[in-house]
Amino acid sequence: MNGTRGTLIAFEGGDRAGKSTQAKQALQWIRETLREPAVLWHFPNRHSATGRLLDTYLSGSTELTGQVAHLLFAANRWERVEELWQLLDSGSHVILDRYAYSGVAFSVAARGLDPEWCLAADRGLPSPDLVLFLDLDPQLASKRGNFGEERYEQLVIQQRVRQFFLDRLFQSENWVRISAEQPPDQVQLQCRRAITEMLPRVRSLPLKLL
Ligand code: DGP
Ligand code: NA
Ligand code: NA
Repeated sequence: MNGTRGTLIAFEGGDRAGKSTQAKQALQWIRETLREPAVLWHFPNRHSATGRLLDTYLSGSTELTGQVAHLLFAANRWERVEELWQLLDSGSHVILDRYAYSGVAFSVAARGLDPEWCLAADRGLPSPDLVLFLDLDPQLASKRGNFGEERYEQLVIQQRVRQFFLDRLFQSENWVRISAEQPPDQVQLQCRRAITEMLPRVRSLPLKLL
């Protein structure tokens, strides 16, 4: 432990953009090459009580109103916030495979909810130091394995999600857009470059809040 805080790195994007694969490789790289502690979390966490309910919602076996689903996704993040702060304070990097940005993008795109109402449910969570937005044309994503299995994996929804990411979220300076159409090794290289650039810049600054 070197006395500095860990950083919060979020992977975002539509379904089948390769987030989980890239996040795992980034985790391994931080641990083995940078030799710093790091963990990887996936949201929604399907193993908690809220997550088990969300899992049945996503698979289509449970119906929820848009608002209830949205608040459950947010609760699924809030229930881990103390552990998240502890990890960051202890000097561990935390990589997130989806976060509150998916929360607002999907609830707006798929359920027609009001963006401001959606954002309010996540306000106060730690704000990522870096958001790696893996951008993939939904037409291409839909040709990747298993697309269409879950509730939101429909072309029109994914197109609206992508538009929301591009128009509404991809604005702040801590967002980096990486084309997920490239070969996976190339995507990983760009993720590492963005992390390398971010680390010395943010570590002496306190984390912001969403
Ligand atoms: P994943 O486990 O990453 O495949 O995500 C499952 C699906 O749930 C995916 O279509 C994106 C969507 N999703 C993830 N987080 C949220 C959220 O906070 N709110 C809503 N409405 N959808 C989400
Ligand atoms: Na999915
Ligand atoms: Na995923």
